[in-house]
Amino acid sequence: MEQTLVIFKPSSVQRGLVGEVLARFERKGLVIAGMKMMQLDEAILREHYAHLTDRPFFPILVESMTATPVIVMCLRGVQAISVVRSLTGATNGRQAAPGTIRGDFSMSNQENIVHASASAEDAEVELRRFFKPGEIFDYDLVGMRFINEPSELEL
Ligand code: IDP
Ligand code: MG
Repeated sequence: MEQTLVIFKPSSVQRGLVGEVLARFERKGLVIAGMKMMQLDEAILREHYAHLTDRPFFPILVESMTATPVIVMCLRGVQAISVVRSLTGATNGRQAAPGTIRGDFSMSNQENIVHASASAEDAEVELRRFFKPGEIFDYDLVGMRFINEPSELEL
């Protein structure tokens, strides 16, 4: 099964949307494998958003992501990385499809509620960046049999 990183950005913490957004992930059938609050700083954001450090909006991105603590989460499930990305929607909330988290809760390119890992490679590196060994838990949900038919667990 895959594991992916989600960050509840300051926009979700400040707007009181953490519970509602987390409920979407839970109802989908994703397992919360790790979860904690953190204050991010420029150094970790320079690593996390290395592909964007040269962009003109990078200082705004740092300001926005350090404005208040965030909640980082590891979600686990069959093909969890692509499932979480599709629940999250397109980057710009004004263009994200209705029904997605950004499409339903965001009017912004920047204040777009959550981060979600984009690929298997990113997920692995990002989970190591934000979680220490022992902070991600391997356990089963009692109702797992009814989240995935057992043959799907090998996907
Ligand atoms: P993603 O979050 O959908 O994966 P990325 O292109 O990886 O999008 O960008 C990371 C974050 O940087 C976005 O979620 C958003 O907060 C911010 N960002 C990306 N492009 C822009 C932009 O053009 N203006 C302002 N902020 C941006
Ligand atoms: Mg990205």
